[in-house]
Amino acid sequence: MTDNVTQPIDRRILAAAERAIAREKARKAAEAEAVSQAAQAGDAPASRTVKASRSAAERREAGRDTVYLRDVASSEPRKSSRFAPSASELPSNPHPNLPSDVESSAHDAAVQSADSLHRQSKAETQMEGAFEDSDYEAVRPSAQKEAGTAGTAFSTGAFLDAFFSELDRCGVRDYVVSPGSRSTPLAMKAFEHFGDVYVDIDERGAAFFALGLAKATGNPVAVICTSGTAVGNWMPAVLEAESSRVPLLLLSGDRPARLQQVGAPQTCDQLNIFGTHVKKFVQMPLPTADAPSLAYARQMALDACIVAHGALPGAASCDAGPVHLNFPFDEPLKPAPSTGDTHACPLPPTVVPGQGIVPRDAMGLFKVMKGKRTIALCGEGSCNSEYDAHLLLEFARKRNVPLLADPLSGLRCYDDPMVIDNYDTVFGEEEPPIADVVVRFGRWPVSKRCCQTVAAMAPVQIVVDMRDTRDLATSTSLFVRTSPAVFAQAMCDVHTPGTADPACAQEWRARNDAAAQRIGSVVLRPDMDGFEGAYVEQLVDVIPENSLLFSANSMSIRALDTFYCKRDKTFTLLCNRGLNGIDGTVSSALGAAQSFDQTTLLIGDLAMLHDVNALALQNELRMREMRGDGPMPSIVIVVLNNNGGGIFDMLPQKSTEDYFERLFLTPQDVDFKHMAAAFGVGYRTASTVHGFRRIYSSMLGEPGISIIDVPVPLAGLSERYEPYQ
Ligand SMILES: Cc1ncc(C[n+]2csc(CCOP(=O)(O)OP(=O)(O)O)c2C)c(N)n1
Ligand SMILES: [Mg+2]
Repeated sequence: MTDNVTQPIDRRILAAAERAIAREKARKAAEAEAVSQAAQAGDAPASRTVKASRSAAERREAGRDTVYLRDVASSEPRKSSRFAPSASELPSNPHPNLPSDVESSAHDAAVQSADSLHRQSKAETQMEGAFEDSDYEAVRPSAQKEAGTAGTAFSTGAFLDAFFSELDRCGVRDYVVSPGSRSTPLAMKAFEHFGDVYVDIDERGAAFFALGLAKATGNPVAVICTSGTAVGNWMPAVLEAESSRVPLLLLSGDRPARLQQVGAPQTCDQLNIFGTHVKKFVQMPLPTADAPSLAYARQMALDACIVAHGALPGAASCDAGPVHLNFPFDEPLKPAPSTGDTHACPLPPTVVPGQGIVPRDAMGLFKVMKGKRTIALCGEGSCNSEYDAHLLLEFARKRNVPLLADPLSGLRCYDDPMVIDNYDTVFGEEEPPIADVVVRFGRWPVSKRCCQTVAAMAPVQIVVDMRDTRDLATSTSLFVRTSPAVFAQAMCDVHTPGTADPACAQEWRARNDAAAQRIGSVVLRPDMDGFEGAYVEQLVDVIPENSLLFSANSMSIRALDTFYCKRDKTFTLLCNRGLNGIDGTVSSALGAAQSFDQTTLLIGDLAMLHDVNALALQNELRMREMRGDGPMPSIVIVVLNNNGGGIFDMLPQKSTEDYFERLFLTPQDVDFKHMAAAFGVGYRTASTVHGFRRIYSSMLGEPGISIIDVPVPLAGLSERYEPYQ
């Protein structure tokens, strides 16, 4: 790793670390002040008088700065409690009647004899069978309950205090909780430590919501749910997070080992349930409160964050992914509140660096493209920041390499001649420009035609990626394991004059400009009110600067690929492109929306129906605002409603035969107006492009969710796209 390559990133880390240390010092000073005031006033102990010292907004702000650089000054966790006990509830000795190595009566019984183990296990199984995942605790014999509660509740509480305070130090600020009983300790501790958790009753949607949150912030986000099918419902979002490299922490509740495989309710084998789709799985032990166990809980939280993040904070797409931690819990499930002392064990500084390029290798790479017809394919993940984008643009200008910019590359926010936004259209021309060398950044572009044409040209391919080649045709000539920004800077810094063949860049620029003229004229067509392309062109024109545009898969992202032309206008465009799913889109968009004042979701009717219960999150957002957990963002959902799967009109399955509508188009004839009313969200229809522009503009800034229903014909989609391709 060379200094010149990593220096700006290091500066960012250090600046963030310095801010974190300063904040922590200020917090400690405030805490000390509160303690001395409380002592003077003869008040209760400090751990209970000092309330959560930061507001939700402050916590979010703090999260942005967090780095995996351990700050010794912050080795004590925040003391905050939503359900703090009274002084009498907190004995100084947590196990007054038990030797220190004994945790609960249930465990006592378990080690006494095989016979008693069998009896107890059977009794518990029967009880749990009778009361499912609900109010089991209330029906336990009171003597047993009394004996077991103090020890286990204390152990569970202390163990999770260590775990969650470590997550806090690692910068995990967002928690998405789905209700359930076995996950009670996790949910209550997340709430106690962080307060402003999100609650989503649908685990499938909750995981997608978390995915959206993590996509927007680049920080790991935790999801919490109970055992059984609840965990299974995380799978689609886990797959997407794996493919899109999004840092998710999956924290599931489970029953202890003795209740596995014996018919206990809501119990299945959750070990490695996500198989190879998570970067790491940890089966956590039953909580105990001895020092080594607390250190272990901390270490697992730290390791989970490092593995899930896989890269520097804010660089989510480099090497991030989902991590699953399965927590078995014994009764009683309600954990003891934090005493404020979580036995923080100092751990060494941890920095996860990106990989650089040594100057000799950079020189060799540059020689491959020098004087050659070279282009760069820039897919999703090419830029994680404006800083990255500027490095790529500098590389393009300095070395004469046109950047073929996918809508998700982040490069279409720059009206720069080297940004080639209409490459899909150009590749559709009779003789597209050839390339000798192709540099590939990020995911393959949305444009299938681009991928096919590049493959047919059989160029030298330089693949730049932090993890793998993503090469489906063994055509990678050189694999450079680094981020696009580091690569771009290395190519700029090579001490050799010269560029790639300038004729190639010139040809791409000219052809791109000609295509832009054609595409820009879409709104002037007489039949534009029936063409989704015209609505999308207008949407991009009027969308507010610095807002979020979340796109669904299918025709929504394709329409953006064609009709979102580059301009000097900064807004974020996200899409769950990992597996092209039409599921979980509304949830993901709502999750990502939490980081923006204004969000627009562009979505097809079937994708909307797939995740319709996410509209219930309108109430959750309202509730959060009322609790002071954060203002309600404005979210406008634009439904391109062609009453079916319009994309199939573009595919070889297309037919006039009966099977086509029955198996592929699948019109559902749903009235979105009634659907919106059922969830209490705003609704308008726009059947002309001018009307759409007006209605959309009027909905901007409206708190909560509003829907614009845009009816467009299902048939003839490919014919409508024809003039632009
Ligand atoms: C979870 C999931 N199920 C099925 C598919 C296959 N699929 C791809 S696009 C599509 C139709 C989408 O229709 P709509 O959301 O209305 O978008 P349109 O093509 O009409 O723009 C289907 C079923 C998928 N990608 N993901
Ligand atoms: Mg549709």
